[in-house]
Amino acid sequence: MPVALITGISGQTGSYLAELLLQEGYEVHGVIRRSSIIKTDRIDHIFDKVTLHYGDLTDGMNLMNLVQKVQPDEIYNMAAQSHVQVSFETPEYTANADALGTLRLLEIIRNINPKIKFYQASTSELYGDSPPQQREDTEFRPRSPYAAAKLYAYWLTRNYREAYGLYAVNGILFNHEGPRRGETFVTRKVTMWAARYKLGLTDTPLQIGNVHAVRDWTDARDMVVGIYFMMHKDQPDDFVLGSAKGRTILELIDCCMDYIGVDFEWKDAEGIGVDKSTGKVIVEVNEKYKRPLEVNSLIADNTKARQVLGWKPRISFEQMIKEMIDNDVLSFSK
Ligand code: NDP
Ligand code: GDR
Repeated sequence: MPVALITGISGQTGSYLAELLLQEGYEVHGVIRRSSIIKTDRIDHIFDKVTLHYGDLTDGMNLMNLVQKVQPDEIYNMAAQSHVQVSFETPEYTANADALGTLRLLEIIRNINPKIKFYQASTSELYGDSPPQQREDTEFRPRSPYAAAKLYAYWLTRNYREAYGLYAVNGILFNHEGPRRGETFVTRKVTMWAARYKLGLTDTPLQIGNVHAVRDWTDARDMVVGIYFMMHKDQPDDFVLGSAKGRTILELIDCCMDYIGVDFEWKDAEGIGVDKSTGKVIVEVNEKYKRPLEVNSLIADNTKARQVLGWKPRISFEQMIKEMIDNDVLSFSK
């Protein structure tokens, strides 16, 4: 039975990956952080099927002990301080976890067992202001401490592959979402507001930042299949995963309003939106959600993944958003 160690197993994508690896017959181990309240909601349903270990990407000794104890065949480095805006406020911590954390794992693999395969959760944020569509050889022009830290991790993963012959791959993943998405990312923030509005639980307008940014949103459950494919090729390589469709935040909000049946219109291009049935403003811009630097447009060119991995997303954007809203409606109705 192959053994996998997943950092970030309690996160959105790590939790779906754990499910997939269990289905594929793996023994799954995961790293969780100690916190004052238990934060394992996303993996509670598989709690008795996985083995959890306390750890932290900033603690090299701990990671070394874990790898020695678990003796994994594969390590999936899903853990990160993953919020772009937060990285402007915590740049040093973000670099420590996201950049040096990856270095620690690669050094441990090199020293303990270079046969351990390594997956690095790289990101479309690496492209920054390089114009879309972005593919594997598009120039990286990162525009946040998060993206800069992930760029270091991306290159180290390639360097360790080339220098020491490790099976180490970068999945350059565009935005991925779903019912387990963190509540401060824009899709989930909007679906949660939409669910509350539909149930009559809020009078407060949705507060939003830059509504003109374009993102390529894919379902996280489709993404973990692509990650699995990347780890099971003859040769290690880097791949872009994304749906190849870009949408603005305005379009995301339109889609949510449409699904909850609100007769909605934009009053101005900056993001003031009105419920026509009441005349009330229900979407407004709040400067605090704007970033010191914005990444304007990220749209994947997924040709290589389609051709080499045979991967393509199966869940549509609309389907995913509906499921997210349904899930939020259900949880607020309890
Ligand atoms: P989440 O923010 O949902 O999950 C991050 C996970 O990392 C959580 O389990 C978190 O633990 C853990 N973590 C954070 N800091 C540390 C640390 N110092 N030591 C150990 N664990 C830590 O992210 P996603 O699941 O959405 O993303 C997974 C990975 O993919 C991340 O690396 C992210 O940067 C990257 N990525 C994500 C994309 C997306 O759109 N979702 C797109 C491209 C890349 P805790 O629960 O304790 O906070
Ligand atoms: P992103 O995701 O920064 O792309 O990083 P996020 O959902 O935070 O932002 C997407 C875009 O929406 C704009 N935006 C807002 N964002 C948030 N969070 N809250 C708001 O109120 C809001 N209003 C507008 C943002 O400015 C941005 O343009 C995600 C993370 O999962 C990263 O870890 C990952 O690497 C990238 O996706 C690919």
